[in-house]
This record gives sequence, structure tokens and C-alpha cells, in this order.
Amino acid sequence: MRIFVALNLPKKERTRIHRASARLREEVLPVRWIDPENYHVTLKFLGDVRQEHVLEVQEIVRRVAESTLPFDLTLGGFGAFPTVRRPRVVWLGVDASAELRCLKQDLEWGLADVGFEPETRAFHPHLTLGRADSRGGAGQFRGFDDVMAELDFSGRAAIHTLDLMRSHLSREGSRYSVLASARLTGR
Ligand code: 3AM
Repeated sequence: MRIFVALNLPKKERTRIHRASARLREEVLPVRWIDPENYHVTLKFLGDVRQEHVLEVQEIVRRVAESTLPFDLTLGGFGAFPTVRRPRVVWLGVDASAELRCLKQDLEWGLADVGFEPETRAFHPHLTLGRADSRGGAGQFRGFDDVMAELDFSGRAAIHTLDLMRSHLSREGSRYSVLASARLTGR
């Protein structure tokens, strides 16, 4: 099954983000907007993993969570990968705080021990708001940077768990479910 490790935000914060980003969705653009129930911050994408290895991953996630204290995520700033003119992913930025970078590193090390390739790309924590199809050319997204720049949002979300997620691919887009949730206890 297709799995990844992520941080989920309290419902209140997800609703605030959805409201704050409403202006983006008013633009007529080839973007598939994510439902607020599915907002999350991915820490590590693991791809298709066989059932017997899923338990192994779950154990690593639990161990990392046990050595991590609860912390706050700071959110703010809208942007897109790879660029706002030709976006694939439209996102809300997440502050790469020391806590978040430590957690990401602990996960990478733990998962490398059971054979998952460590990430070599720079860590740009973000919350995906939508997936764009920019094959129609950059012209479609003209002015989108100004719309983004007009938005003003800053958020804070208390994180108490590290979640192992499952991604279900379908024609309507991806749906996500929590496979296992490990409490951050910092023991
Ligand atoms: O949570 P976000 O939207 O940032 O883009 C996928 C999504 O990220 C990402 O994993 C999350 C859950 O599906 N993802 C999918 N395929 C990927 C890959 N091959 C990937 N991340 C890295 N490499």
C-alpha cells in the first residue's frame, strides 16, 4: 500500500486555512483543490510498501514519536512548486523550525535503518492546498503571484501525534487515511 508519514492539524486550524485561502480558489485555474479534511504536512513519502514492511515502518514511527516532545507548527506564506507561473503544487508554507527539522532527521535515520532511501532534496515543509496542471502554459497563471501576495495568514497548530498515513489513489484525486497515530511523548 501507498504510505507516508505526516503531521495532521486540528480541525479548527484546517478550517482557518481553508477560509484564508478562499481567494485563491476564486481564480479560474486548472487546479484541483484539496479538501480541508485532507490538509496535512508530509514528512516522508514511502511509496508502495508491502504489508509486512508496513508494521516495521509503524514501529519506527512509534519510536521517533516517543523521543519527540509535542510542538507547535507555524504556518504562513503562500507559494507554489516549482514556480508560481507554472505550478504543480500550490501550498501554504510551514516554518522549518528546529523541532520540525529534528523530527524529519530522526525519521530519515530511523527509516534508513530499515532500508528506505534517505531524502537528498532540501526539506521545504509545506501544506499542499492544490495540485495544478500547468501544461496549458504559464499564461494561465498570470497574476496568480499577486493574488497570493495579497493574502495574509499566519497560523499556529499544536502537534501531538506523528501519523502514518495511507494514500488511496482514485480518479477524483487522492484520499488519505490515518493508518497509525503515534503520540509525541518525548520520553
Ligand atoms: O503532502 P504533499 O501533498 O506535500 O505529493 C505527495 C504528497 O505530498 C507526496 O507524498 C504525499 C502523499 O501522497 N508524494 C507522492 N509521490 C511522491 C514521490 N515519488 C511524493 N513525494 C516524494 N516522492
